[in-house]
Amino acid sequence: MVSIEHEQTLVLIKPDALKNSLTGYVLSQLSEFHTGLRFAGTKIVHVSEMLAYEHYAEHRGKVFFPALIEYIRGMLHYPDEPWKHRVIAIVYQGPGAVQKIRDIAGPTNPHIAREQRPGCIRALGTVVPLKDSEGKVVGERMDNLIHASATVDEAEREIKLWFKPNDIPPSMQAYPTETCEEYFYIKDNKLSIKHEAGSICFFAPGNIGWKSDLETLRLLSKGMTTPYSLEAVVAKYLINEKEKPSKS
Ligand code: 3AN
Repeated sequence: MVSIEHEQTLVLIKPDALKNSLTGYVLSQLSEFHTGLRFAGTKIVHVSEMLAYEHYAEHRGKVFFPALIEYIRGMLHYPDEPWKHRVIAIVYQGPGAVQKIRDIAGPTNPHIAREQRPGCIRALGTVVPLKDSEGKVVGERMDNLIHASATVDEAEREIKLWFKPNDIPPSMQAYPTETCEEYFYIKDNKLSIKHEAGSICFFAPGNIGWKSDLETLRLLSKGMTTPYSLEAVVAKYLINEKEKPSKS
């Protein structure tokens, strides 16, 4: 459990905010001057399908899920410019970080945000109807500019999903880490402890990982069940990796 003084939260500046040049506005709203929070980590991420699915795992199966995945992956705001498919991921740290940023972000639905919290970041967002193949409205997509972790537990899950320990300065790492003593490889979404042609080594002896990730990998490599999926561990190691053709 992280002390409230060092609480952390994950913010994603999403493709609609980037497209509308709202990055500076968002960073200014969340600045240390306004929030008392500090940057602990930041990166530009080309969001893979794996990362998007894991981030929004709780929404799998819902009518808006496919649109949500396309939205966070930048496909809707930059349909013809795949090089612009990215988000800015930030870890903020400081007293009450989760609630402070949720308050400035505002309600999930931009229409409600405008009614209830004019001035919050999401009040600048929009809601897009989702239609089926016959044109019938079946749901809506909320383009709400930023993601902000909802609870301290969600923040831990999300920060560990998007960030490796050494993306964050050692003195600001909020969750237990461990030095890896073995090799772990991934190929075609399968975990292996031995190298084979086309596999990617994402852990080697001496690397520092989140303790919970290494515990998950050890269990998975023995064929045991775990509370976390392989994808939840691996996705961050594949961030901004060039897609490699798999050789058999
Ligand atoms: P928040 O982002 O406010 O924490 P979550 O975590 O419930 O809200 O949802 C994550 C994202 O999924 C939202 N930002 C929004 O884009 C989308 N979403 C959530 N609920 C709905 C809904 N009922 N209809 C359409 N999109 C939704």
